[in-house]
Amino acid sequence: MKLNEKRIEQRLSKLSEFTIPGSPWTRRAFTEPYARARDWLEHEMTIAGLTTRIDHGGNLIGTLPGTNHALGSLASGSHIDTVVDGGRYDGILGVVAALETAQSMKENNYQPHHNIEVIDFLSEEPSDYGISCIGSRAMSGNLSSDHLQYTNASGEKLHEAIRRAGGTPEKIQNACRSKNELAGFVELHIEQGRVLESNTKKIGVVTNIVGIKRFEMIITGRSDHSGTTPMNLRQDALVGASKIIERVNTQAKEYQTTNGYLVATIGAIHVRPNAVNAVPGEVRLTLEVRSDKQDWLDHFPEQLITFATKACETERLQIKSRQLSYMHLTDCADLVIQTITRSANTLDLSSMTMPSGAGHDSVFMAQLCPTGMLFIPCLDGRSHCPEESITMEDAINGANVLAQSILSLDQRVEK
Ligand code: HGY
Ligand code: MN
Ligand code: MN
Repeated sequence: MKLNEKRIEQRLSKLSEFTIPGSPWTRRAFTEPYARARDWLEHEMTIAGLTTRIDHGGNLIGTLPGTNHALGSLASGSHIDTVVDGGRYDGILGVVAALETAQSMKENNYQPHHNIEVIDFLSEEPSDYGISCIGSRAMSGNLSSDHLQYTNASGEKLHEAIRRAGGTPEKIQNACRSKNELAGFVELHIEQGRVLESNTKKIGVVTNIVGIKRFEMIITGRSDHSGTTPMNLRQDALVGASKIIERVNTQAKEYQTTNGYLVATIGAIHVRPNAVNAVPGEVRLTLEVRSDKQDWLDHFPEQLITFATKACETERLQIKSRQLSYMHLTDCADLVIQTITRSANTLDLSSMTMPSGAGHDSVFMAQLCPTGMLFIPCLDGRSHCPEESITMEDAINGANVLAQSILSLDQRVEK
């Protein structure tokens, strides 16, 4: 099936324009640039001939009807929100390619057996409310009433934000798709790493997606005047935090072995009062642990929090830790893995199987139906930064393999 390559390129370029000026590329969920981007995307879905809706969880869904609704939908998509100062392709490639697949089916008079759903998931990136994958959690029954009470820095609750995005939080329990509604989900994404580039492969066929645990750690000492407080009388929260940050790095390196993957990051830190002439009284850290081994994912945080508690005692500090979120270790479906591999072979594109170190909405979709992902290379592996870059040739390759995979899954019913 011939895709409109120019249209893919134009839509990628147009979507990336929705950003906070002067901070490219920043399109945080629930913000004004995000809302404008969604309005534009919904319009593009409409002119592509899809019927559009926003579900209870705030996901934007475009549907191309199939001949046999009883088969359930084949869905594809990703997200259009970004991290702060993020890249141009993380997420939007999967949404644009899914839309192109559905639109090209229509334009080539291909009548699918399954309904084809193009999904822009609400807020895949860790949101200002403390959790990621808000829309796909809702769609898979993983967004709890507690989650809806999470607040952002200005005190808005998540359920209010979901309503602003067009969802109906009071019906969130109905957002969960039943098992027979979906026949399969396939997500195209940029790799966000260097494996494909270093192996000179064109397509990554994802076998599994790491588990991710995120924690907030609040270290409390005593704010004091930096000029009049002798060193031995201080309760400096940042000194305790620095010991913890160093330990995260050291401990994670101890896990680097050939038979497992673990990474741990302190990605965000907030110091109070954060003044040049005050001893820090409070530090908030976020700890993120990712691994493809469940026991490591469980054990690493326990080990680190034990160390942190002792380190804070030594510095006469208090520490409170709480788990913010958890994304399960996820295996992709063999059916989808084989379909993507066959599609790449059919299109004469080199491919390799690989795990995903990044989290994705596919983690939650895998709880609903046979799910798989495919990657294209990122230049120098850069992502979550303005340097994120891909070639249009790779983008088109990915879109073609995605389209071919969805066609193959749709035609399985004929066999
Ligand atoms: O953080 C992640 O792994 C994804 O890029 N949101
Ligand atoms: Mn991302
Ligand atoms: Mn992403």
